[in-house]
Amino acid sequence: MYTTELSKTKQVQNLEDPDKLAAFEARVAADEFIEPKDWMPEAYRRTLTRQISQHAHSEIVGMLPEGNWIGRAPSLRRKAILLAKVQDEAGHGLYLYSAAETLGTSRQEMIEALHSGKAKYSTIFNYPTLTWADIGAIGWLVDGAAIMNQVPLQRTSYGPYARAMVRVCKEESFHQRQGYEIMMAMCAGSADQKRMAQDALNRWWWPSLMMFGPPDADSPNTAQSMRWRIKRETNDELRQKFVDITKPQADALGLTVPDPALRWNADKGGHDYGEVDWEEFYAVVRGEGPVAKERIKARRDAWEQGAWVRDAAAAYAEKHSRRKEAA
Ligand code: FAQ
Repeated sequence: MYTTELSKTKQVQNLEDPDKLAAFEARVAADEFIEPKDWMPEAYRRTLTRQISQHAHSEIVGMLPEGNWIGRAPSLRRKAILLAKVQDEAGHGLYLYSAAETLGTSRQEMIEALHSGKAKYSTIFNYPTLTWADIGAIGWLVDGAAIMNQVPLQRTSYGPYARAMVRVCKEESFHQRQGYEIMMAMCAGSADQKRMAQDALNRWWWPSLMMFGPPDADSPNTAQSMRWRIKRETNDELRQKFVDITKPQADALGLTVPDPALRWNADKGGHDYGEVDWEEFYAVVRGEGPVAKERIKARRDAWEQGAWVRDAAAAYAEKHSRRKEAA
């Protein structure tokens, strides 16, 4: 499937005007931003639409695992913080849908692709949140992995995506800290609370490593996306950085990363770590994640139940434009 997609990209590239393509590539190489009205190769447009819309869907579906705990947060303070965080994720989804729309695909089309199961979203959101410690683990690890991936995207070659990332990263860094702070509180609490924190780390560690995507050698999009500076670092480079930063954070909490192969390698100046279960990753990508069906159903239900809000907003906008015309 990936080979077909790659050869399609090459075929489309071969049909592009070589002068325009060369001028485009020179701009990218000079680190200029490409803007919506600029000429761009169709394959660049397609890759960006795919990546940005998947990213938007991830933010929106990503509200569900944490939203599940808003009503059960252990204090008013925790509830207010979680509520604000989940609302931030909605905002990220909206910036990203807007950025993707500038490439010529409507939001309606993107949302239909999500609801029909055609569009992907991050594998991480197909795992259940079983205890309050999972909310700490999500902020610490999932937002931590998201920032690691998104900081370089502030320099991605497409202007609207890069600008959206600047604001998103500021908010994600607060999210990461609030998650780590929950873990600190639990690890300094009772023995049961510490056990819950360790259990959450055990369940979220490997899925967090999967967020960076397949190994570079098996990633069909990385080479071209690096050439076009859509991606600024590869999946494996970012995964390595995440492991190196997160392991000492686990040590500071007194928790054990569930990977017996994890150890410092002085020669490479980074940690060695065990093999991710890529079979599980591909199964989750195919829609077979533990709560995948529940997630899509929740999105579809929200869309259907929100129809009256969209209808009312459209009627209001129409009334105003009629009044403006009449004035
Ligand atoms: N899950 O060739 P590559 C967040 C797909 S935001 C599902 O390596 P690429 C905030 C990939 O799309 C989290 N699918 O692809 C938050 C491709 O599909 P194709 C989301 C995955 O694009 C926190 C195929 O596999 N962040 O968490 C995954 O060059 C807490 C081959 O892969 C972004 O989306 C995956 N994990 O690199 C919200 C960041 N990995 O070609 C709420 C932007 C790969 O069949 C609570 N995206 N695939 O359509 C990216 O940086 C890239 O798209 C990668 C994948 C790195 C995800």
